Amino acid sequence: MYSNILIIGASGQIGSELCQRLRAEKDEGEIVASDIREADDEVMQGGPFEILDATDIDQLEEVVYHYGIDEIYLMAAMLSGTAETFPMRAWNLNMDTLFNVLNLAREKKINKVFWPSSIAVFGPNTPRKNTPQHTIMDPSSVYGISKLTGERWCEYYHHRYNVDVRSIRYPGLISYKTAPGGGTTDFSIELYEHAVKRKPYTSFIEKDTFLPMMYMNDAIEATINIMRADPDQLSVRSSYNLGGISLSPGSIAGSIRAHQGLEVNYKADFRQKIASSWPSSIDDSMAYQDWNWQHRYQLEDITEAMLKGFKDKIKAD
Ligand code: AKB
Repeated sequence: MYSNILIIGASGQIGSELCQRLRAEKDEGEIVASDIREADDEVMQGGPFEILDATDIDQLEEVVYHYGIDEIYLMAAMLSGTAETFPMRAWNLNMDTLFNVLNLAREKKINKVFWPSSIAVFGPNTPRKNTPQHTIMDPSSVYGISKLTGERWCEYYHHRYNVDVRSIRYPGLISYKTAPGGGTTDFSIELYEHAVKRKPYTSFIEKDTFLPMMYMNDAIEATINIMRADPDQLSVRSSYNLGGISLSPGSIAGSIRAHQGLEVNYKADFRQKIASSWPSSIDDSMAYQDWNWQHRYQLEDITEAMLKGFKDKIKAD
């Protein structure tokens, strides 16, 4: 059955690619893109686009009614770095949008919700290597606190009100099409961009700090797969661990240097503390067991795709 889908945050790093992918597939009904700001031409011209502040329930309900929306992908959030600068704004944005969407589902105005969590839900006392699905969670960043709180509410709404909400703990996502902005894992993307522009790069994360990372194509695949999974298969209604591969600024730089030169300097800033409190690798066997998840892209594939992607993008600009 075809569903009409609303993507909130369609101008952002994940939302923009998710929107284009869903529209290209034509397996769904109308794919409505929305954001508080304008998006790239491809997103704005490829189908319906609405300027929407999803913290405003009236605006959100109007769009849902207008397009007969069945499913919402809530991709708007303030990321870890920016959230440390604007703690209350981050909390309000990340929580208000989630409650608005969960309440629409509770009132049966929509049928299904996707909400992104993050490796930021873990903290300094979490086992760093191969972090299990269920473990100590003591996030020390504002963003991580909002994501862990959101997970608890998702599970609560599922058990108490039978809301069909599905979620993934994204690792750091690597992509070239739309810049992320304000994340602790943004260094991975900046390394590739500087390499292609032949500029030296100063990394705000230390050379050997390893973090779980994933290429965007894998993340989009996972997002669509979990939304299409049989609801009875999903034993986790807080959020699934998703691993990808473990990368550091030094390992990414090394992989780039196999293709071309790159000068990297290291000057850690406040984001180092956040990165040091996150896992270095993740056990995502529950996602594999429940909905057959396996990532495809390894570091070499990512490096090739990123260098080519940025080169083409720079040529086109
Ligand atoms: C960030 O760095 O804040 C995000 C994330 C890991 O959720 N990329």
